[in-house]
Amino acid sequence: MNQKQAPDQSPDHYKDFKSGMVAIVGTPNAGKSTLLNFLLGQKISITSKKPQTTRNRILGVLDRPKAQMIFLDTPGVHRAGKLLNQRIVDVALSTLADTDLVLVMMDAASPQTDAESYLIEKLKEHRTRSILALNKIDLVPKPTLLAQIAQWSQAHAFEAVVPISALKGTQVDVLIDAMVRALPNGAPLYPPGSLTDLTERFIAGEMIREKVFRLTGEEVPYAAAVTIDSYSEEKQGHLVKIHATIHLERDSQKAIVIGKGGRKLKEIGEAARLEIERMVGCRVYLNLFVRVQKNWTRDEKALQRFGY
Ligand SMILES: Nc1nc2c(ncn2[C@@H]2O[C@H](COP(=O)(O)OP(=O)(O)OP(=O)(O)O)[C@@H](O)[C@H]2O)c(=O)[nH]1
Ligand SMILES: [Mg+2]
Repeated sequence: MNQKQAPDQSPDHYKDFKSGMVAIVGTPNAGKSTLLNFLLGQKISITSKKPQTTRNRILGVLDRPKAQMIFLDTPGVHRAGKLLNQRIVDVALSTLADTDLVLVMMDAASPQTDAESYLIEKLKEHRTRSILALNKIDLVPKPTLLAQIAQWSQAHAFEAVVPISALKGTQVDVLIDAMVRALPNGAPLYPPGSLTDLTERFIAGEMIREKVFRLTGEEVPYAAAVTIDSYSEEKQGHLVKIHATIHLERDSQKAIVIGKGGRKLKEIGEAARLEIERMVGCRVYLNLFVRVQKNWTRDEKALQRFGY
């Protein structure tokens, strides 16, 4: 060991340092993924106007001078019916038990009552410390907001209740301070600058799924899964070549995703390609296939194959 490294490894070095896992859990469409992307200053989690966009646990690391927060963005919690939905709600609920802090997020602009009560019910089953972020305050009149703060402060023993706008970044610094205060002392769990444990290959698949979510309507986004069939760097890292498949449940959905003369698929592919190019920082060749796997959202084996 050389002398330069010694101070970093002394027991005192991280004496005042805070670190821990923060699960972002909330109602569908509350703005959880938008907040994670804002916190990281980079898009790693897909977002859309439609509820139930996020399906997996998305990990993001935020480094501060005196703290490291490992965020877990999770799917929206609601009383789920079919197998796919139960599975993705379980992804969120399973994070409640083994994190240091739960950041509960609610949409202050359109409270859903049932989903919020269900969430509070689940929260009470665990003893994990929690902070409430009431999001989308850019859309809410102040008296309505104050009433909600009072209501939720009474419903659960939150460490703090912070009104924010994840989209505009309003009061996010206040929220970060509240989270740091609630975290335990300890050394960083990830090497500083880690950002995420996700691969670019996985995020690319999600970006394709986001475009399906944003560019098609009705039940189609909920019947879609994306797999990356091949992902390769070529031309000394100046080109990424991707073959991916959009899986749907029915022929009628396949027809919608392809569109007249293939126009919709082209639109999805171009939007996804631009987004992936921003992430990887080079040119991307994206080839999309569309196939039908009947009733995959109810099929255990298919769910596994698609990563759920
Ligand atoms: N006006 C406004 N819109 C917001 C804000 N935060 C998020 N949104 C929008 O709300 C929608 C949902 O955001 P997401 O981040 O996908 O929500 P989510 O909680 O991750 O949703 P699920 O993954 O489906 O549970 C998107 O259209 C966002 O742009 C906000 O502070 N203000
Ligand atoms: Mg989300």
